[in-house]
Amino acid sequence: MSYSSWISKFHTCVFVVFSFVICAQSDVPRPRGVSLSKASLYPPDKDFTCFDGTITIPFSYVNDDYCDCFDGSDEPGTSACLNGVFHCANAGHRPQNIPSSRVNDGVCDCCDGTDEYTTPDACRNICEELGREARAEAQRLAELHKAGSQVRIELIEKGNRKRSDMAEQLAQLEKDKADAEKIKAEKESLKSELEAKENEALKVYREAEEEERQKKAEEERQTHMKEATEHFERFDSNNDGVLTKDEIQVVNVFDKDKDGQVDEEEFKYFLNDHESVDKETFITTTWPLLKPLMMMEQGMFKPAEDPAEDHELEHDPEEEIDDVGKEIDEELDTDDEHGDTELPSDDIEDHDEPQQAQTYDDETQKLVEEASEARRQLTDAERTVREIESNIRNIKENLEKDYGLNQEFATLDGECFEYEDKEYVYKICLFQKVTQKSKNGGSEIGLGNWGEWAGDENNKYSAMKYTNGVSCWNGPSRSTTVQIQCGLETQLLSVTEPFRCEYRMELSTPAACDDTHTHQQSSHDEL
Ligand code: MAN
Repeated sequence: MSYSSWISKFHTCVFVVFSFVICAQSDVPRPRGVSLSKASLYPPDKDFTCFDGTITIPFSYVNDDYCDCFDGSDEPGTSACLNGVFHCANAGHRPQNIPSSRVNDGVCDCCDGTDEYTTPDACRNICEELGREARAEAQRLAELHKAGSQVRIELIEKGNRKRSDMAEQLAQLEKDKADAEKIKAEKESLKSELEAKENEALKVYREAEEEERQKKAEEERQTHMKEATEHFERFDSNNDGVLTKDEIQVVNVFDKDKDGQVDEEEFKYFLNDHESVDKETFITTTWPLLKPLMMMEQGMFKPAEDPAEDHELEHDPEEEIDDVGKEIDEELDTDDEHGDTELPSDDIEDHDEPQQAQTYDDETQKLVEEASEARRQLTDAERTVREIESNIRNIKENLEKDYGLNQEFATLDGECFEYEDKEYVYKICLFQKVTQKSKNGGSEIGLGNWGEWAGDENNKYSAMKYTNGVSCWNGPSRSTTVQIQCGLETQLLSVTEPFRCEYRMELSTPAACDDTHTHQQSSHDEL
């Protein structure tokens, strides 16, 4: 039924009784507050059965200002039932259903004023006016959607092209990756081959160094033994091959804390918790503890060379002993660490470049350089593979994004738009993130990263959700909902913070324009 004929029919309605309306031309008499579509549920010549089927009452009970039905269906035109529904026809504008509790409550809810029928003068019928405005707005929107849809078509074309470009790039990158992996494998085997030759050539240098190291270690061991033995014999005053408390008590150097006597604690420390030590234990256990003290007494170890500190005598002797102990430990340490400092290790993987300080014969030098070059080339090849993989990941991520049913939002990915209010500059980079920057300085605050489409069931593309922004003080992470509407240009129209740290943006874009959608809406609204 067209809009105009609907109005003319409605205008022929006459009010017959308190609660009943007969619409002559429409031939659909119905109780007050009942919509045309529900009129058949109220046949005046029969008893009325509540919509929920629970009770049947005489028809005269309908709209008698007493609530009989649990579902409120017997009182559509009075406020007797809390859950009743009053229908206003609102001829000239949109029909409306309001809770019947608002009937005759002194407030004009329906534009035709029918909800306040006991005081007919209280509410002016403004439906024609509102309808005109609504139709003008609908017309404006329809034109906007129409014009925007043209731009949208271009966006769709570009979006589809972008997607197919991405798909092509992906295919190319997969090929590049296969090639790069092949090169990497070649470089790997070249590197192994050249390193094997390098290792072979360096073997002779390593062996020489190892020999040298062992020789040095042996010399150091001998010196240590000699020194320790000499001191043991000096302290073992009765020459019985055992050093007792009596014997060390008289030797000042055992007075570790320098309190003038060698006490129980010091015996314990030097004799390793025993009453005495034999020569062997002295060499392995006592001497490493004693030697640093002796060296310090002889002025062989000094704290850090700060001239200002030369006059200060308040060194912590414990610390010095620890440091000296470390040096001694290192001196005595004969493990492998020493061996690797001058030559490339056998395990070239761990030492990317052999140390160049060492001079080799020409042949070896050439092999070292060739192996170094092979290592460099492998590193480059590995980097290339990693870069391609990262590009593949990015493209795949974008290809998986939902850019609308027709790819109309695809070209907007990464496009940024700003909005300023009194305090902040807001920025949205679509499908990426939302930020907020105070105009008084300070750093940018993340208001959310692209999450998902969040429109209602009619159109999921009518809202976007950006989540996991910077945490709100004592609260959740910041998040932003972007309401999307049709507009000839893509731009941010407003930004608000309806709840603390929950932001709401309005964005217009031609991508959201759809003329068919608008027409459907108009007809649903029964203007
Ligand atoms: C900042 C801004 C505001 C937010 C408060 C919450 O000042 O991000 O938008 O409401 O922090 O503490």
